[in-house]
Amino acid sequence: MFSDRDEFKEEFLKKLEMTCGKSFGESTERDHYFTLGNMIREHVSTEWINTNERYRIDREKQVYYLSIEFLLGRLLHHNLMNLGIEQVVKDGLADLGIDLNRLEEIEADAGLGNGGLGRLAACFMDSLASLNLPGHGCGIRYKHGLFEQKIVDGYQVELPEQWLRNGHVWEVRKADLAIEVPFWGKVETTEENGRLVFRHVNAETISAVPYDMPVVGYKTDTINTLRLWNAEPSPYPVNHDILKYKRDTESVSEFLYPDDTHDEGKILRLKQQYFLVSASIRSIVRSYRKQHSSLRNFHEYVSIHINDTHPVLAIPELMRILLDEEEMGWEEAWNITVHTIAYTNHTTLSEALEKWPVRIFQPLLPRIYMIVNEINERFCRVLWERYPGDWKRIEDMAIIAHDQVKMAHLALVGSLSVNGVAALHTEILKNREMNQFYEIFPDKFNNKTNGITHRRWLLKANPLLSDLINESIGAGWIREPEKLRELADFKNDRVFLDQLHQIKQLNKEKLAKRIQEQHGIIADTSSIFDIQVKRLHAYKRQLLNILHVMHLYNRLKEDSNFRMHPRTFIFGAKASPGYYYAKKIIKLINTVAEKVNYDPQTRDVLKVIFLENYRVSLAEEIFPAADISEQISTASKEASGTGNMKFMMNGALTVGTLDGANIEIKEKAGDGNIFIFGLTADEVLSFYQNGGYNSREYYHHDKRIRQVVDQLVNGFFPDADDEFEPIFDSLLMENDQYFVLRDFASYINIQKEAGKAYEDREHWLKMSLMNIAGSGYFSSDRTISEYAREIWKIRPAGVEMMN
Ligand code: DL6
Repeated sequence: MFSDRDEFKEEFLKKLEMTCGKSFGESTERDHYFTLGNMIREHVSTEWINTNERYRIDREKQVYYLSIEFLLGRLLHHNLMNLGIEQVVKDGLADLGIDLNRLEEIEADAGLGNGGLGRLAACFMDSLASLNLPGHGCGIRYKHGLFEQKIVDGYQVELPEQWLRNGHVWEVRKADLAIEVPFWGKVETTEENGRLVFRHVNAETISAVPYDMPVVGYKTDTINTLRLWNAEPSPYPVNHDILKYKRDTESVSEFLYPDDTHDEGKILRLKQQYFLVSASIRSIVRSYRKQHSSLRNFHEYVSIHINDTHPVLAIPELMRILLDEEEMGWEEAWNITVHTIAYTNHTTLSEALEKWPVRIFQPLLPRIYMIVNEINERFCRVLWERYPGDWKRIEDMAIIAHDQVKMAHLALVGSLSVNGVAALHTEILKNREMNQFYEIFPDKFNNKTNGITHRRWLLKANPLLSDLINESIGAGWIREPEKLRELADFKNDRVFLDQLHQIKQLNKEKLAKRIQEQHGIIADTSSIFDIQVKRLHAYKRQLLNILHVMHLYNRLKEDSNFRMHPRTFIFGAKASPGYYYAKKIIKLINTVAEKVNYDPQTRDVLKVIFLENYRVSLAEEIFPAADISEQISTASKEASGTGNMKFMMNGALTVGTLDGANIEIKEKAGDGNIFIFGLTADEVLSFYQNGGYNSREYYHHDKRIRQVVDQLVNGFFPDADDEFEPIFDSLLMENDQYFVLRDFASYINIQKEAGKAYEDREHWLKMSLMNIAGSGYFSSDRTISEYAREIWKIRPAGVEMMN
């Protein structure tokens, strides 16, 4: 690449003239950004081609990670860092009077995901390449990523996101590799040479055009591929209303998550899923065929991972290819399919478990439906033999029942491996939610606790802390994150702890500056930065957090002797556009903020800030600045969480329930270095089994609870009218299904304890250090190594690593 800054500058200036057609003097920052991006992408092209060539020649087993979401964020800095040229580029640009940080700000976040599931997929891409593993992503190139959130008068307003408005420098369109994906039409069945032949006729086809992005591993030659499919009109349309056809076609890759409360939205969502799956599997098969004469050993060379059930049609699609195109018999095709596909479950929430009405599925995907039906019938026969006469069980486990196709059941039956994303979650799947399947397929189930790429979430997001770590234990942790453990040796080193403190302060100042610029609020950096950032969902209990803030406000107003360490409560959350209740919580947070931030009696000790438009690039500024990480979901509900890991890695202390990966965070940080409260998962689940608990009892018996709950509706917020009645009702009339009031007292106590602990600075810093030291386990390098070894059976390719 560029050996020094002069070489870089020369090339940059040449490239600038060629791409922008402007002299340096005329060029803008945007021109600089695009010039740099294009230059980097072109530079990696050779290694990208070499990586693919190496995979082809070595015939190494490949894994393809199919995901309906990839929440990538920005790529410029990350790529420069992974290529090891960050400093040369920074210096070279500085010579030209250009600030690299400003160029980075120009890049739009690629926000092609809702939250944890999509960000996990992005972290996995980084780890696969950095570990030299032959693994690639397949997704959809949505024109609009997750909506842009504005807060107007305390309410969430959604605007279409426009990441492609100025083009995307990292992608390469490969129109010659487009694949035609068929929908609708019908299947004609004939008998030819003694075998049944199925032909999908009169289909409406959509062209899936691949846009490839290089996935650059950390200081290695490996460059994998993330292939995102764009939906375009087919060159062979059968529909005569061309304009309507064009509109319908393009809508398939227009929005990340179409509103699927109506049939039209459901059809679009199912279309997206098959579009992703069919294009991906057929392109995988196409490249496989270049090296192998038949698909008989496909599963020995290819592993296909489905990220949740959204891509589960990979199972019938692969079956279709093997049956209809390869002319295999059912048994052989099934054996190959099951040995190729692996499935990760990311939730036990019943509303998130996908089911499609047969009336939609069958006409849209007629051949795929026939295959799913056959899989179901064969599976039910197996069940019948095993549980003769147990109709109820068979009905519960069937893939198609009550005119619905249950996608999770299809995934459980048609894949080699089924994993949960944290130890507790996997146990809940095995012993409760999927227990009937666990009984017949015990060997399929396994746990793969989630991880995050420490290169983005520590090395890049927190350069000050990374430098301190490098100076203390060397840079080995970047490749072997478990080495962060060695930091524990510094826990009695006053100088080190002091540096840790100063770094946190600087990071808090940076965030405070942004808060002041964007929200006009001054955040006191000597206050505790207590942060909850994640999707807004009732089970994540942002409500518990804000009710606690109201409680503190009440204490401050009523008791002049009440003392607390000043706190800044920071929230960031997007609510799904149709999720009425979640939007009410956003309004409540902003209403509380209005009240406490401007009350002269409280504003110096209590601040509430709702950060607009939470996204990856903003998250990178938030995690390093946190003192307290709020991980307060109702136990048993959060499958894993990954924000909890990002906070921990940046030295924040968790206030949390024993839910998801919090349990493992507690193990790794040490029991004394985390603040745990609330019901356990077993307690929650047994309450559910026995019809819940009586929230009114808690309301009546605890006046702190009564006060905050009443304040939702009694005029405490003068302009609110009946705004918060739905929240009041959920707590008292609908019996508080997420146990907010049940855990309230315990939450108040642990928060008090955390506040007190913060005042012993040295001890707090030790606890913070033990969190950083224990966080190496949560690197996605560890997670991906486990997937590679235990599920995919893939090996790192032997390549040169740079220093
Ligand atoms: O596994 C990634 C992430 C977990 O960390 C979260 O706990 C979990 O809520 C999330 N699940 C989803 C489920 N969506 N669907 N379907 O996003 O996955």
